[in-house]
Amino acid sequence: MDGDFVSEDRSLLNLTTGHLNTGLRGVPVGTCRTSFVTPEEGVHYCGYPITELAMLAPEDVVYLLFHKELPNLEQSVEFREELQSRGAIPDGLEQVLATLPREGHPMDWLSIGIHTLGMLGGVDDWREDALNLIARMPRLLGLIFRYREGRVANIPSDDLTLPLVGRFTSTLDLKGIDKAIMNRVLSTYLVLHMDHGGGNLSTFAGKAVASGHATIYSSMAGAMNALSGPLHGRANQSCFEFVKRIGTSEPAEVERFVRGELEAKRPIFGFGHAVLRSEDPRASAQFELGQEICPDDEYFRTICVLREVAPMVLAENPKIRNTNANVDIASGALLNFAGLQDAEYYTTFFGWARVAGIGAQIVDERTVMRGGKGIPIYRPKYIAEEQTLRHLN
Ligand code: NMX
Ligand code: MLT
Repeated sequence: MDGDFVSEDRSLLNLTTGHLNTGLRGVPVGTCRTSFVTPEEGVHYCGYPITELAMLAPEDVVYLLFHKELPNLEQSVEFREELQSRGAIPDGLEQVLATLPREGHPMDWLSIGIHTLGMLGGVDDWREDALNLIARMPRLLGLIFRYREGRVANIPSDDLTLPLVGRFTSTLDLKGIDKAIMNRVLSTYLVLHMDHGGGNLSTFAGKAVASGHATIYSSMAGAMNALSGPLHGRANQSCFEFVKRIGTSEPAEVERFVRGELEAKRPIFGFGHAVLRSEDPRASAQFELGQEICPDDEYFRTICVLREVAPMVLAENPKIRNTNANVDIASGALLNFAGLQDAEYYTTFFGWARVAGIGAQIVDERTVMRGGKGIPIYRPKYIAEEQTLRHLN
């Protein structure tokens, strides 16, 4: 977008009453410097189509979101060292995690964990706090797994020299898995999920909280709460749970299952999108990875059949604007194959990734936009409904 676009006053939308109570669908509210989403080609980070970035290291993509350019080799090395220097978790986090209810959802643990990092180590500087949080996420996530699963003995110390993903897998320290596969699946997962334009629910929620000058940590905890809903980030958990319930990759059985879910008025998780109008390239990239690493895995075969069958069935309902697979269709099968078998944790990986995009967008909104003054406090207008003026007397 050129600089003149926002400086010139121009009409963007003819707003009508038809736009009310539609969840702001398609209503332009601001500009975004990290990514944009087109209905047919999906998300682009700082101009690059996501499929061209999928195989890059997460650290380099975080750099891109913050600097708007990919790093050269020297910048890449320096940025890894910077993250390393920011990565140490402040004392006190583990004591808090030890008190949390084990039956609580991991997304609630994540939100509390992020709040706790803020209470223990926040420095009240948008950029510093955003980068510190990104650098501390792998250890936080690993500790959430360890404490919630009750595996608190012999947790390896945090090896800050490892890449972000390696720090998580080394904290998790699962036996009998292929760590190279797990690292690869998680690295790709992180890159694909880091950002998705300015208006997805969790990013919007995080930026709204930050607009009142709450800290990055509070804003991010709010964003994680938004992400935890099954229509948003938690669709990845729900999708893998129903793939397990299908229990077969036989096409007729899969179709029967999809129809049964719709008859029971349950959504077909992993399909549909508010903006996209073709298959999400993030889903296509994960299918490609699956074809390479686990083509014969039964869950992977099931989602391959679902990818064909569900759009056909959903297309029978003209109300559904996008019947294609979205980002959440394939991640569960890949994470499961890599050895991460408890679907309840899947949305925490989404959250881990999104901290980068939301963090970069908050830094932009608070310190760059409007000539560095920042976006004012969010305050959209709601129109009174079923309220007439009345008085007590
Ligand atoms: N299964 C069943 N019904 C659907 C689906 C689906 N996959 N997708 C859309 N619909 C329904 C939707 O509920 C709405 O019904 P109603 O008019 O009765 O309220 C109607 O079709 C029109 O919806 P759309 O305008 O096509 O989609 P909308 O923008 O409202 O919602 C989603 C987008 C993503 C919330 C919706 O497609 C959905 O619920 N999908 C399943 C859950 C899912 O996979 N979510 C993850 C999205 C990605 N993410 O990470 O956030
Ligand atoms: C996302 O990645 O946040 C989802 O695809 C939802 C969205 O963009 O609205």
